Amino acid sequence: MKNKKVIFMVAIVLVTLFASTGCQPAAPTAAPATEAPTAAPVKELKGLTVGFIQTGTEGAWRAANTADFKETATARGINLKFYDAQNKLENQISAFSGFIADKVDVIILSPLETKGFDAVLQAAKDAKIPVVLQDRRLDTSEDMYAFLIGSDMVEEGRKAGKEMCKLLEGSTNKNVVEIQGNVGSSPQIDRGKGFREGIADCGITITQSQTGNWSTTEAKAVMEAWLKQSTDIQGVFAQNDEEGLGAIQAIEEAGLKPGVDIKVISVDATKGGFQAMIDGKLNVVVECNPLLANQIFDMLDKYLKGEQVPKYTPSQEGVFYPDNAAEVLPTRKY
Ligand code: GZL
Repeated sequence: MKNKKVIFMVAIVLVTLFASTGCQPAAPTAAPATEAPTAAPVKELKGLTVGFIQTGTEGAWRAANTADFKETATARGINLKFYDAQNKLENQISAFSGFIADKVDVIILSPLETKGFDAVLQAAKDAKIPVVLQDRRLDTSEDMYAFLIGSDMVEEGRKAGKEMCKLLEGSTNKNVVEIQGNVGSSPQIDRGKGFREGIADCGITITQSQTGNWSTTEAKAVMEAWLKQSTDIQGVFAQNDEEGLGAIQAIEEAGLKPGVDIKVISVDATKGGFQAMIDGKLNVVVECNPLLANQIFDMLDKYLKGEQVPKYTPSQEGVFYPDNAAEVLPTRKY
């Protein structure tokens, strides 16, 4: 009897104690109603599935860009589903639809051309799959993609134009030919625009302009045809190193000295470009940085956590010359 009384008194004390402190004994089966519902876990990069749509394998720059994304994705635990479009726009479009159907977490694209992606961008938006642009831009509204990191290619063209002005200063004739990248791509459009801005005040005339599709072989054929028409050419602006090397081959086979009789400027700053400068055949290389993966994944991490990120971040890059090319070449990663 006495024990029952004691237990009753203890129970009274406990109930009074809990009631006064507002501290309800946690119901063993569920969290107390007062706690806020936990937010859905943010997608950490580790284990993230990224659909990566590459242009193709057109040259050293692209190879370095691809390797950088594959190696960095592995190092950061990202499941990178890599697609090589073999430089065909229709392949990029179908890969885009495929990744949406696969319900990847994110799509990263280097667009072959600035137009043609509206339908798949809308489909990705409807499916709530963020799209990230790397390297090249698209002609589309900013709400159709998360962010872009890549070179300011108009500025790359301006740099090349200003360097060509310096190279041809004092030359009687200032006829320059331009070998462009794949037509409709942002590097082709923007480097061409910037080059024309860069030469605007120095008396240079662009006498020929044609695509070499980023290819040494195609660029060589284009330059050969031009040289057959006229050797009154003082400069070549090649929109990438591979095209510059093709022009150099054509100039040599025409019995002229590239870098001397005809000045040559190209863009990318790959090892091939540096070697051509060391050989005295290429006069200037404007750098275009392909090593974008960590920068892209860092920004993607912030974006997925709901942080504000800039819509466009230009790559940091410089201009290189023959005088220290031999010293710099060993330090180049691509
Ligand atoms: C530039 C990149 C271009 C390179 C070419 O950012 O898109 O594509 O300059 C490559 O070498 O083919």
